[in-house]
Amino acid sequence: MRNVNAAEAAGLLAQKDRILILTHRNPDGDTLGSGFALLHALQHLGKTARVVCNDAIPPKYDYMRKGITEQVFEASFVVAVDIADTKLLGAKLCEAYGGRVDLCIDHHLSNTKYADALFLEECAATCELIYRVIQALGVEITPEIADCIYTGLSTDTGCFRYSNVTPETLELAAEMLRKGADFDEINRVMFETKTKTYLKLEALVLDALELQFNGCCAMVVITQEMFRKSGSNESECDGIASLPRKIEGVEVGLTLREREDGSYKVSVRTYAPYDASRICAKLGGGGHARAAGCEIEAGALEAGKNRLLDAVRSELETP
Ligand SMILES: [Mn+2]
Repeated sequence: MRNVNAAEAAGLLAQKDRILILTHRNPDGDTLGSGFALLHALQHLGKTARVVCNDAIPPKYDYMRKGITEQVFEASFVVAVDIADTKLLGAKLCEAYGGRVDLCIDHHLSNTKYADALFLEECAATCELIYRVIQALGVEITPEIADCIYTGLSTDTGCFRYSNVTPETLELAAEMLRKGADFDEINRVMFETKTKTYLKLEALVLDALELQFNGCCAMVVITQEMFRKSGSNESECDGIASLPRKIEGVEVGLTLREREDGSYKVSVRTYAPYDASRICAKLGGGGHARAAGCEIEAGALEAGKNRLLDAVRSELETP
């Protein structure tokens, strides 16, 4: 593994063709915005390229494909965007490409350095780094690219409300507005619109919410049965991890989502000075200071919950 900067990452891409862009499982606005922004830029340069994801891409992101040519090919260069660990590729993609990622562009300090070349910097969204790579490639920012980059910036910052926002994030968002990003429509789709099935799920989840440590920690468990009852699914749950932390007095919010195989995806959200990545590291996960994740194996919910709550307790005691 070697570290590269934006110009070196662009140099690698410029030399290659048949470029496969990997996004993470349960795709969000940043991994998809990064992937499709880069895809637009590479196709603009006349290259054969494609974005792939282990899971179905929710239809609300369809606008990112505007002007994209669907291309099928044998990959000769593999790029991962916004992916800290090959496990996050999902089973199928991890098996196919986990051992052969040529370039990774990512903003997670917990990155496991699995790629040959790594462009890593801590910032609000991987899209900030993608913008710099596209600039280094000499491709003009079209309204379509601006839409993709704006999406990553806004979704990874809760619409510019979280502590990860920097002056650079806001300056880049402003630049994307100048380049024609359809920001009000993107904000409506990403932050205002909830499906009826999601709202039903949210009601079930809130009903089962547990408070711990004198109300400093709130935990919700989302089961497959709740998905069945509400008609909702994982792809609608982007915003749900921020739900427990909205309660007054809560410093640490925990969201446990049961997968079809019975394992749980754990999302941890904190307020300063509590460190979500330190909590998750104790369960083999990682992420950022205010937002991190880890896993609980199938059949180990109670033991996993206890380990998680132990990790939260020690973080609350000695932040
Ligand atoms: Mn991200």
